Amino acid sequence: MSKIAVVGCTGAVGIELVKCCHARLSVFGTESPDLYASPRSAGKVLDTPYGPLTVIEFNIETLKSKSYDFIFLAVSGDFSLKNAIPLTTNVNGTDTYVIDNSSAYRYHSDVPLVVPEINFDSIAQMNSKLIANPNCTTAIAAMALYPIHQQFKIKKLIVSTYQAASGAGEPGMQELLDGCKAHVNGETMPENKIFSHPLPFNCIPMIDKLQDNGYTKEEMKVAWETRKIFRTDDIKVSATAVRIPTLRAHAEAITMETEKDISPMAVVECLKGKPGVVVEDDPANNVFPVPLNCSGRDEVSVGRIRQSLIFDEKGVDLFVCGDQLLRGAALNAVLIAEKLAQK
Ligand code: 11C
Repeated sequence: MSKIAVVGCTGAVGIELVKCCHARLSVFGTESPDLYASPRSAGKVLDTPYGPLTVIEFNIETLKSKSYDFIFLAVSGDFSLKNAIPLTTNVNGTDTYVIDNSSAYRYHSDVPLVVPEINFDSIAQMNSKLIANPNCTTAIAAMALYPIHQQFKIKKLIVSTYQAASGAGEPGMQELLDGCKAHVNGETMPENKIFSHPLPFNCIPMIDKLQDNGYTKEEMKVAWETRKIFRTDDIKVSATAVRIPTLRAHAEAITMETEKDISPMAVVECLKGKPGVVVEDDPANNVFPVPLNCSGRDEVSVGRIRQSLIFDEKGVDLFVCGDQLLRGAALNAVLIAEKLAQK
């Protein structure tokens, strides 16, 4: 039985966190998590798989008095910077695992950045109660790339992303839906407030803040986080991150150069049976990963696996797709807690 709190429970990730916990009653027990949010949402009753649950106003002292086993943070980076570390200790002297979905602590050398199928052991190695959950684009790609890296040693990655509106949370999804509905009804699309351009029928090659090197922070996250999760500085990564008008699954076209010889067949063999990954690769019959098929699904799908025309036998191209709110956020966080609970 685990005592769990979800902070930021009314957002798209918060809602999925509650669902993912409920899907693991045998691990965490049947007691419902406590749901926290800002004063604006406090008192609201959420319909959850546990039944109706009332949102509690976040107050750090309240949480520190409850000695939770796990606190999931689905909040802004600024909120995490202020609260994540204090939440790891309780008034009675016990510790709590805090799993933070923001980017606030991902690049701190003493905070593990974890995809549980890849580097769960870094939590014990770093002896940290605060655990950072990766960026969705990185986590989805990493599921497919890590087994390949272990066998063939990846040297270079060129990543082009096709990112869903859910990356901008519930307001992003709503802005996409409202724009599409207006267009279908022959009305003027509402003004875009979440995205820098209207998203319906468009694609926007700019996600997160522009960095001094001309790449966006989203693009740099793929480089920084892949290297930290794979525990290597030797992989060069160049990414282009693009928002497209899909709802909740991110897709990524990936070109890689490897140190060892690699082939599409060898990649299929390598990924066979790997937890959290499925190969869907029969392009002649239109079988390949697409965002609609990957939405609401735990596994990351990999397909369109081809021998590289640039790196020849030292490279492949592939297409990967995964649910942004699940592997890209809530599911990854809950799987970390599941493994900790099972220890
Ligand atoms: C997006 N990847 O699609 C972003 C959302 O670093 O956790 C997640 C941002 C992050 O807009």
